[in-house]
Amino acid sequence: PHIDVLSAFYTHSEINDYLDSLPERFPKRVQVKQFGWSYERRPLKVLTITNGDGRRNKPVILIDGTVHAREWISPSMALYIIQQLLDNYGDNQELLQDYDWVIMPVVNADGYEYTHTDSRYWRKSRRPTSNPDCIGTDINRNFGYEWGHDEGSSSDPCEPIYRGERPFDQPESQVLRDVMLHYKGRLNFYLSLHSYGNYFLLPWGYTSDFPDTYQDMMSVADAGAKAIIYSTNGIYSYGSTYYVLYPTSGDTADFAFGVVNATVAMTMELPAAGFQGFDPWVSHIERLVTESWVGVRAMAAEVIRRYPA
Ligand code: 0X9
Ligand code: ZN
Repeated sequence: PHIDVLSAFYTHSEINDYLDSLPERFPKRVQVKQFGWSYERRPLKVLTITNGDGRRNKPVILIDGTVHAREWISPSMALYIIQQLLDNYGDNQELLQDYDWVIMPVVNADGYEYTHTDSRYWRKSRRPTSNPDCIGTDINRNFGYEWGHDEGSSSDPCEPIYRGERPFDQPESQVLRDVMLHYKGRLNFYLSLHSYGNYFLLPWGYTSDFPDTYQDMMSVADAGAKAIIYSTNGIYSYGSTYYVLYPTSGDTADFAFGVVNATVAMTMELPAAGFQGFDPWVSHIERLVTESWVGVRAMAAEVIRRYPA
């Protein structure tokens, strides 16, 4: 199945069908792996993209989308990145020369499906909680590094930032954790796609302290922000999550940096389209993803330049 990323939003099963179709078209360059299932038993798939030269264990750029169900531009962005690396390979070869890309467009598959069928602004997973009136855990508060602080997450199942009963008690968090750990030791860039707000958010989320390599990560964010402002006048704010946005504990980027030792770990809050934050009009997809690709591309190039294989 062909997917025209720029002219529609797609469901989880459409996205999976598309991923499954790619190995036939790019037999030497892509691999689809299923790392597990969602709570409602949807298959959670990850795409690995290489340049097909057969070299193994290159450093990895890992990108995920749709940790939060309603942030629909994030799976679109993940698909757009896939198409840039595959269908527009000529322009992007150097990004795959010494690095492999691993892309998981939909982490929160159940929540994402629910935003298509029932409730457009659903954020969390769909697993019931101890409170029969409230469903779902925030996957971005459920990760096992500095999990459980009341600053930046909540123990109340009815809150949008509910962290779960225990770290990784959500199957979707377990799957993303396993994907990260699979690439431990060669994870040079972890990028989590969210929306909205035009932010590059760096560790830490859980504390006001800065990691030792904060300035190195800031240089990468700087490359992205400059590329975007030069190309489209888009303006990004960047810095530690704690200061630039708000405290978060148990999020994916802190885990990627603190436990998986990702060289650069970042949450990218993609742009809104005017007042359309979580649900941009279809007519705006093209502008949002092309602008964002300028930034992602520049940051990947900067990571590759700073941390050669
Ligand atoms: O609150 C969140 O989970 C993220 N914002 S959102 O509006 N997409 O819900 C921000 C998380 C940022 N965390 C780190 N970069 N550590
Ligand atoms: Zn989000």
